[in-house]
Amino acid sequence: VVVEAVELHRIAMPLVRPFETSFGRQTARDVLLVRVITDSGDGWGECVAMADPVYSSEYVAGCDAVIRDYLAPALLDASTVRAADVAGVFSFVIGHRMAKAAVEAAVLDAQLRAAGISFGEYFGAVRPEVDCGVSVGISPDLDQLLAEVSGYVDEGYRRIKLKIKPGWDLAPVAAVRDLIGPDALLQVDANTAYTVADIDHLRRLDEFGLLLIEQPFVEEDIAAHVLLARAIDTPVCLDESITSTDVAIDAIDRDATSIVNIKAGRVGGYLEAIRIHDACLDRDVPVWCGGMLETGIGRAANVALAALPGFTLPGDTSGSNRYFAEDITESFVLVDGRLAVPAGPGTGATVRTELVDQWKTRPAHLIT
Ligand code: OSB
Ligand code: MG
Repeated sequence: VVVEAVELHRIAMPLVRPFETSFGRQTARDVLLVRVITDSGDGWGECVAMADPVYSSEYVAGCDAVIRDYLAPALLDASTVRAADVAGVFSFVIGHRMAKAAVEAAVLDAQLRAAGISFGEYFGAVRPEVDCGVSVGISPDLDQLLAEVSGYVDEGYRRIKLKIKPGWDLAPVAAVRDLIGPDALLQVDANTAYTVADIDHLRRLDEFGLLLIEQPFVEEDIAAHVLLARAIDTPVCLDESITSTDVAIDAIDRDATSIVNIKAGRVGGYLEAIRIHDACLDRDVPVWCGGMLETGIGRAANVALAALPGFTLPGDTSGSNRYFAEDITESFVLVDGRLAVPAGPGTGATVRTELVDQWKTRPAHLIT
């Protein structure tokens, strides 16, 4: 396609309940959306960066700036691009993977809409729907946690993930295990809140039969995760650390991770996410699709990704109502603990532009 303009929208969407992790508490999703206007139609992409640089170094205002000042001009300079060319066009910019991923997704959406092909078909989806899990934030107390988890179990979620941090780990895990029973899938995510000094403490999680422990230590410290993996029976799964296919292969080779959380935004785009999936499949390493509180735009693409064969564990692909009272696309609704892979061209999701306009926190930027 030939990109004629790039439009950047920044909107705020209230969350149905605050979402607390070891890195902070959010009450609204501050989202950056990218619309590419091309000679063969429009495409939309969602940037997964958070409002503040507390999950990764990227954040919404930084992504906004790097797209406006570097990525969009580079794309407009390229005469004609396919999504597969976008990473090359952007390679002069170091890092900024979430910003790059959002623009690549928008180009892919435009390209596939024009061709009448869905993300699922293009990615190589092997199933019409995907198993869904839910990521449960840190609660003010155990009673509120159990009430929230019960609600999700009633809605049909096939796996529960608890956010943990020092001081909020063994007790909530024990209480939830007791509530959901020994066979229900349960895992935890520390978002880098621990250090190697906590290895003996983390070993106590082994008695709860967890599917995995996600990212206990800082992003750069692969060696610490190797030490933990040797010390505990619970499988270690990396999230923040996995920034590319090469990093994923290295972490697997070093036995730092035996399961991988794949997030397209964190690795620079859906095409790189597919390469990580392929590398993991080759090595018999199970993967699952992570989430970043996406709107329907990113969710549609995530669900398509999660339909690839190596995604054998339920992902953080929850229904729209777990996050928002109203989504900016049609809602994703769980049926029997699953979400359907959208079948329409591109992401298959239709952006409700009147809501994008209504929820904007600043005027749209148009880059031509
Ligand atoms: O670590 O997986 C994470 C949300 C924001 C940033 C990081 C993470 C998360 C989640 C929520 O766990 C997943 C979701 O439901 O989208
Ligand atoms: Mg995580």
